[in-house]
Formats: sequence, C-alpha cells, structure tokens
Amino acid sequence: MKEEIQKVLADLSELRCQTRKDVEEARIRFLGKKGEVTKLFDEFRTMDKEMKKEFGKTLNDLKQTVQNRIEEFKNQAASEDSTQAAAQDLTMPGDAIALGSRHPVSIVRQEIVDIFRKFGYDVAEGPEIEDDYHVFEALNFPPNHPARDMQDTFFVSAGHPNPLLLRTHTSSVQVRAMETMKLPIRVICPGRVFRNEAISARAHCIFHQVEGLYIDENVTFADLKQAILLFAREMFGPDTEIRMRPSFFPFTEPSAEVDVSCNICHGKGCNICKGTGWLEILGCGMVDPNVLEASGIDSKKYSGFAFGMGLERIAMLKWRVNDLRHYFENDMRFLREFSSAVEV
Ligand code: 2NL
Repeated sequence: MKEEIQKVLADLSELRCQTRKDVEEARIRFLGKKGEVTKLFDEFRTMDKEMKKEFGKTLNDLKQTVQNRIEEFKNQAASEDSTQAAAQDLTMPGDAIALGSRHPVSIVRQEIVDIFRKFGYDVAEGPEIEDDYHVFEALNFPPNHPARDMQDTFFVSAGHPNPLLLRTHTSSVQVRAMETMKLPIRVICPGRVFRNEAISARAHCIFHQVEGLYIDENVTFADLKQAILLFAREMFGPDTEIRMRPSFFPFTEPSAEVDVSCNICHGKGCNICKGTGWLEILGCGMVDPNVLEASGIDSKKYSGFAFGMGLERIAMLKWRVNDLRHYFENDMRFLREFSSAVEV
C-alpha cells in the first residue's frame, strides 16, 4: 500500500495539463471509477481493522492533494482559454496607444506664426551655428559690445575675424532674408537661440524666439505700432491694449519695449503683472539705417520695423508657469498639462 501511495504522488508531481481536456483526463486517471486513487480506496475496503487505522488518514490526505492539484490545473486552463479567446477575437477594439501632446513653447510658436502668416508674412529659418557677421556685425553691434564677449556668447571657433558661434537671436535669419529676398520684405523667423547664462528660474542658456521684419517704402513707427496692436489682440484677446516704453537695441532706432494689458486682473493688480496691470511681451523698433545699408538696402528709399519676442516668456504668461526650467526637463507631469491646450 505504501509503495502504491508513493507512486500516485510521483505520478501527480509529473502531471502536466495545458487544456481543459488534459485536466478532465487527469481527473479520470486519478479519481475516476477505475482511477489510481479510487483503486486504493477499493483496496482499503478489503483491509482489516488494524490496516484501516494505519492508512485511513493517509488515503484521505492523498485524495485531497490530488483534488487540489487538479483544481489548480483547471483554473490555469480556464484563464489561458480566456486570453486565447481574446487574442482570436478580431472584433475586439485594439489597445489604445497613449497620445503625446505638443510642447507649450511649440504651441505658442505655432499661434504666433499663424497670426503673422495671416498678416501676409513669410516664414524663414536659418542656421543655429552662425558667423559673427550675421549675428553681430551686420546688426550694428559695435566691436566691443558685451554680447560679443565669451561671457555672453557660445563660440564654436573663436579668435577668427569672423568666428563661428551659436546665434544669440534669430535676427541673423532676417539679415539673410534682407540679403536674398526681393523688396518689400515681410518675414517672421522662429527659432532656437543660445546665450551663455547661468540657468535659473528666469534664465536659460537655450530658449526660443520669434522675430519679425517688415521693409518697404514709407514704413513708419505708426505702422509698427498698429502691427503690434493687431498681433496683441489676436494673441491675447480683442480687448487687449498695448503701451510702448522707450528702449535701446543696437539694430533699431528708435526702439521700444511693448507691454500688453494684464488679462488676468484687468489692471486691478495681481502677482503676474506685479500689481502694474501691464505685462512685457516684446522688444521692437525702426530698423537702423546702418543695418539696412549693411545688407545692401538703400536706406534713403526704404525703411522698416522689426520686433522680437521670447517664446518661453509668452508661454509663462499664458499658462502662468513660474519656472523656465520646466520647459527643458521633460517631466511628463508638466508636459501632460498641455495635452488639451491645442488640437494635435
Ligand atoms: C527682444 C527684442 C528685437 C529686433 C529684435 C531686428 C532684426 C533685424 C533688424 C532690426 Cl534684421 N531688428 N530684430 C528688433 C528689435 C527688438 O528683439 O526683446 N527679443 C526677445
């Protein structure tokens, strides 16, 4: 009897069942009318009292063990059946693929570019590695201007009369437009720019700009003001007002900084506009005659205006982002906040 019990246990440990059919066959083999376990119970009934005492509990335990094992196989086969059925059901919907979303800087760039295209501007792009001539010289930067210093600009090759460097503004693209495009010129230049700055909540060594340029006969400061006003109303809403404050850039004269009315507190004062009711959004001015002449444009016949804005800054105002570094860290929790900001 002992050996027979050992044999059943050994058979059980070797048992493998894949399908429901295998499980049913195993049940019959062990527990069916002529099954291995049933046979032992038949034998048990013919034993004398002493023997029954010795094997009663062992046999009952054996039956329980066999039943448990078969039950386990049954459950396994059931779950495999259902996954197989699902894999074969061609009418089931496919697994959803998580959709990405546009980056906030990319969303505002597209909005700005779309507005100026509507005004009739062309879009131009140019190299990120530029030469000194297109970034500084042609834009009326004096030889000792601090922007030309290693402290402020990343040089790729220094010590050359026209060294290569990472562009510090996209004005270089506009210089190339003035060199190559037919007048009148209306162009908008979005792009990535680089400055040698310590990274903080308000500054980064890489950021994005959109610059614009309009050159024709008789372009005046009034045209500049109207263009900026129309842009601001498209971008920030029809009730938006602008104000201009005098400023200075090497490439424009006169120059101005432009604020838009704060559409968060409507002038009542909030912490975004620091209680002033105004938010600074861009710099602009009338193109300096030296800049026109450097690119071969007759400054007696033609005049123009130009402007430039930082995209991170505009996105910060739009979505009240308080730290520039969020834009570059690729933290999914931040990026997902913009998934409904625009249709992809
Ligand atoms: C700012 C100010 C500005 C320009 C950019 C420009 C380009 C050419 C000629 C003259 Cl080719 N001007 N660009 C003019 C005024 C301001 O940017 O605060 N940018 C973030």
